Amino acid sequence: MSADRLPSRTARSPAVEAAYVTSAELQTLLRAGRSLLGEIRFGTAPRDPAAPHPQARVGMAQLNNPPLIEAWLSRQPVSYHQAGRIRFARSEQALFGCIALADDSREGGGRAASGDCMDAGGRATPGAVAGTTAEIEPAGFEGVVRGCYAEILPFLDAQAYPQLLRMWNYFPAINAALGDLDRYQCFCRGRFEALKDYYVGQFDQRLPAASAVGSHDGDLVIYFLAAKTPGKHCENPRQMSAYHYPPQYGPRSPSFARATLMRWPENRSCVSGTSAVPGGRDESAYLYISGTASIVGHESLHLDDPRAQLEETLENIRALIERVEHDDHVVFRGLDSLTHLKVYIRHPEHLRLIQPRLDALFGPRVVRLYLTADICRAELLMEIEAIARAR
Ligand code: 3EB
Repeated sequence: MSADRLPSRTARSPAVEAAYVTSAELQTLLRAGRSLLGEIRFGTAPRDPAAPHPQARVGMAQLNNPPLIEAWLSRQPVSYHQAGRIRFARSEQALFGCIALADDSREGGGRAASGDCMDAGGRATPGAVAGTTAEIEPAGFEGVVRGCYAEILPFLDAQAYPQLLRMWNYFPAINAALGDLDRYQCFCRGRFEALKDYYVGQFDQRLPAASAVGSHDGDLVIYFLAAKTPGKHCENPRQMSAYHYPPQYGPRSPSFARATLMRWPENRSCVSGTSAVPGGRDESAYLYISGTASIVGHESLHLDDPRAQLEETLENIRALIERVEHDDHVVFRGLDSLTHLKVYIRHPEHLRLIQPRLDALFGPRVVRLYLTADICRAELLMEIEAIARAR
């Protein structure tokens, strides 16, 4: 039952691998010699405060069984560190880092730091979410996000892993109104300001793949994967680049690429029990696909129709992979190249529409993690992020 979720036992040993696995499967992988870069648990799974590695809990209930951990693994030795608020792990090839800020630290941060969220004409705000997070004033949240990014970017340069490949951003009440904006738009402005300040003159070219999704409770969690050598950031022919969205979606556009293509060098010599494939290649290419929703151009399509949103989302992912195959001469096999899917579903009752379709489309080799989450635009009912592996 579990074998399908475990990375395949081949001589091709990429430097970095994602695994969506049970706690027992993770122990098996670690006993087999993998190193843990970092670990994300979902829902109410407790965090182990004594663990040496980067870890976070994201307040999104998992909708399918068994409960899975998002683990990032290396076949090379890994060391654990902390710098400021960033907990991180380093291997020779990769750096995985995480910031998790509790509610109380959010309230403290940036009260007077960065203006407010009231000065730009945003779209109509969706229904506010009641609760403690709504009491945090706009400047506070925007300033905290800006502060996190302003800490991460110079940190990566200082560590000599300056190339961001993939970012994840999770926080509660993403659709809640804050003045004329909502929390997602405030998040976008804080992120934009920090990235613009740091990536002077190369903003568009350096934005990595990302997800920004609403949790139901818990911390602001930002985690990321970075490398010494750059990935190639990619755009989707069916979608306007998010960093060019018109202002109706917020005063500052979402700063991310649709996907990042990474060619990890393969590491054959230190794998015990396997040998190199004669004539095999010396790199393995992965496409880290950003959160993808039913957006064509810049517009949300199929309001109130979760099945149609799913189909549009799949078409977006298919077109993105095809574009990368064509432009970068990497052989994927369309949707068949997907290995991991994280499916965010706003209304848990839509699982019964979405899961059978994905079951029919994908065999057991594609690991699916379904999470209850709020999508950044109130009208979006689902979003999918994915990893594809080249042949
Ligand atoms: C979209 O295409 C949907 O703000 O980092 C997807 C992935 C989305 C990442 C982000 C937002 C982000 O605009 C939303």
